[in-house]
Amino acid sequence: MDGSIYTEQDVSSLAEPVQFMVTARSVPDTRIWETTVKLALAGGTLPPPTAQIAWEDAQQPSVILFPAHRGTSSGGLRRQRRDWVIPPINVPENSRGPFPQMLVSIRSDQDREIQIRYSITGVGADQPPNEVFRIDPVAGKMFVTKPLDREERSSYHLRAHAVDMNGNKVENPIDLYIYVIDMNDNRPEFKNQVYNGSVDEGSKPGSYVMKMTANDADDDTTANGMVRYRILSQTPLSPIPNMFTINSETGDIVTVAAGLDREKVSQYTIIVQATDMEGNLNFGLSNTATAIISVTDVNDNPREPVVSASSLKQHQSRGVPEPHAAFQSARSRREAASDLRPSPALRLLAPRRCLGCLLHLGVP
Ligand SMILES: [Ca+2]
Ligand SMILES: [Ca+2]
Ligand SMILES: [Ca+2]
Ligand SMILES: [Ca+2]
Repeated sequence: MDGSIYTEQDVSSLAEPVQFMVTARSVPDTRIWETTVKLALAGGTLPPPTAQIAWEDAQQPSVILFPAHRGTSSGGLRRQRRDWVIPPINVPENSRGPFPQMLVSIRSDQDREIQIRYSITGVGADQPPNEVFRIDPVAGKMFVTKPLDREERSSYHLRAHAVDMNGNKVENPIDLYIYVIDMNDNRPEFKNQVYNGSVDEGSKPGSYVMKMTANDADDDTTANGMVRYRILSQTPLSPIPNMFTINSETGDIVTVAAGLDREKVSQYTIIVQATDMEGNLNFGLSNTATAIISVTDVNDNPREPVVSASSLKQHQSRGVPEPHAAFQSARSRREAASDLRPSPALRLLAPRRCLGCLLHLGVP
């Protein structure tokens, strides 16, 4: 009912494109639209962009008629047919011409009795950008005069008029909708060439690290604008070559393995590739960007300071709110430990973390 086409059997062994005709009949009258569809396997040996396949053999409505008139033959009220549907005119972007390129003929069936002059109005005709579309006033043939860019303007709404030789209206104007068919002429673009992220050492597999996304200016309701992500490389490759993974659709980077150790590798460099055509590497367009992932320090190399739970209690009863004194004197005894010296901001947090360990372990 909605015009979707499905395969009935497995097409994975389809060696050559198949071609068939699709016919649409309108219910209230007998008008017919026909178009030829050519289907080829994506990723086959010669994979041109799908939109192009559809276009090359597609037949436009060749003639658009002004609605027929109903009414009394004695010249009474003319009424437009209520269910008159003007088929949209589809024009692929980046056409190579030659220009002017004919799109469709506009016709009034009164042209058998009187001479008619046709014209079009609207943005793209008599309003800027002027003369993208033109009509031959006598023959009613409508042309596009130059290549269109869907990313600049994806549709045009024109009105077609028919007047007699004295300029009197012979038809009510009709609306013409011109849709610019998307071609995959834009690569996914990362906003930055380098992105910075960080992750705590010792993080569990599945820990969120950062997000990298690229924008594709093409139609994101088609494969042309559907971007997928993958990691091309990781440096260094230790402790294993795939420490991270990227969600192919969202661009979220997460850890996949345990073993992040700042004392061994403090920074990873990852190259991420974004590919349109839903990530099809055969005919998608790609771009890359770099992620620099800093492994942040966690105090995982403490030389256990000799502080017992009872001595902590003593500190607290003396009115010391946190065990700073006990911790810091212990800390100065272990300058040689390989963890980073805490920054002033970290100093406030570190005793708490350590306090937790001490109480748990019950040292000594
Ligand atoms: Ca374009
Ligand atoms: Ca495009
Ligand atoms: Ca694209
Ligand atoms: Ca550490």
